[in-house]
Amino acid sequence: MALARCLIEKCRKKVYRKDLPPTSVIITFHNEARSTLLRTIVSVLNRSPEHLIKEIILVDDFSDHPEDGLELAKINKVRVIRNEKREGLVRSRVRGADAAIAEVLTFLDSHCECNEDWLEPLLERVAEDETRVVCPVIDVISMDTFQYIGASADLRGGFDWNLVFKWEYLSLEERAERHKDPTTSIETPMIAGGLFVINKKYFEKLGKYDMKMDVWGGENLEISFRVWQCGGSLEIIPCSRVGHVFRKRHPYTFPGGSGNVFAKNTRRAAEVWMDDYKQYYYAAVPLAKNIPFGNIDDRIELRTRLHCKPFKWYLENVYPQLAVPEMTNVGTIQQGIYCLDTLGHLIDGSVGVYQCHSTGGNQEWTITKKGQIKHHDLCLTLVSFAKGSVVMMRVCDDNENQRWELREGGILKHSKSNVCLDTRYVQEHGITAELCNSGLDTQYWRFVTKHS
Ligand code: UD2
Ligand code: MN
Repeated sequence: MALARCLIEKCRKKVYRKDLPPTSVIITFHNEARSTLLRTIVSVLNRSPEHLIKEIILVDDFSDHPEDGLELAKINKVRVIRNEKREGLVRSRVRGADAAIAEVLTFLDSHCECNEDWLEPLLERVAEDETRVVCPVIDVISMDTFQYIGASADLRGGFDWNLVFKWEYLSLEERAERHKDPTTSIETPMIAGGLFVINKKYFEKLGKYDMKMDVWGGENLEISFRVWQCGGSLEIIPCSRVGHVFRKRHPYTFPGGSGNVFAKNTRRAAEVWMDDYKQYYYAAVPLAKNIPFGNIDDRIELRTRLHCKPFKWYLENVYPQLAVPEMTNVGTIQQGIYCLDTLGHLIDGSVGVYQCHSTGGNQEWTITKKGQIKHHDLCLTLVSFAKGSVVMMRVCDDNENQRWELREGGILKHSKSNVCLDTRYVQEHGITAELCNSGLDTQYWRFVTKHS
């Protein structure tokens, strides 16, 4: 709390350049409540220096009541453009951007409240360097009471491999560092999507948005990858605050179904920008693989034309906090209709086979680069006895008795000795390791990965 107050005081003391460029504010909406729409517009006009607001462009995305927009067009500086059919927020925003006359674009959702001094800190960062794309701290307007509630300024935007946006706390070290000057900008791997300022020419040069994305979702992921990978940066500016009504569900229809549209848009972003790393998305959200995503040639061409960096660069330099799953393969190890199965046994237990059920669980195995055959933190371990070789699940370590090789002919051979995983004694002892013989059915395995 002390820090929050200190931040407010420091922000109040800031002096911004006199020659800031004016902006066109672009607000798209579909069936927004009149009250929240009005609140957004009024706060823009009341809380910004007059000369910095060139215009407010409202893009009515084919709302049921065209009068809502028309009423608002009576307000000074407000222009309304109405779509002939529902276009979704991406194509609507681009329509607004194309119509804008100012040098800088400011995008807002249709249910916001701009706070005092929200605009100058944003415009200054972009005026200094047009490759910066900047966002305010997004405060919360209560969905139930419409009260304005301050949010933490110690957050950045990120995602997991499911590619869903999430807020993330800055690390302790980063927060300690920020105590020196809490007003400095925060680089963010991903933007929430709705509230940002960008130079208009830069927006155009970077390829605006992917016009084949529908309704809602995924466009924030796409523009975030694109800005970073193509030479720009994304920042959150702690001295700029805008409230937003976060809602639990979409208050509008979702032609195509929300899950499908979200997966389609996200796939388009992943396919264009993520290189081979997209496999981790598909591993996290297997159903996405079945959703058609249309043609992406023009976006690939854009990426080539702008000489954008590989996703590996983005991960290493922009989002090192996102752990890359070990370069491994996850799947089932099959012998005919049977699958290698823990049978629910735990540490020091044997493993067996059970009819494949393709729901993962006890039949899910990872073969790591090192050659471990792994289930959670347990690895198939060769335990030698005088009479023969027993195989048990033990906690994975770096020992050689946990290394196996999937060889041609389908045998799973222990890397240092000539024994192979075998089912001949499975009834009595579970899987054992026997002298390798690639002609034997009891030693013939197929590794079926999730990606195959
Ligand atoms: C967040 C973003 C939102 C957008 C979205 C991902 C914030 C605060 N909000 O979700 O801007 O990036 O993630 O796509 O960062 N709209 C249309 N046509 C449509 C659907 C929506 O014009 O077909 C408008 C809608 O009225 C609103 C804006 O697009 O003004 C964003 O939609 P939202 O508020 O439902 O998205 P939100 O805040 O859940
Ligand atoms: Mn919103």
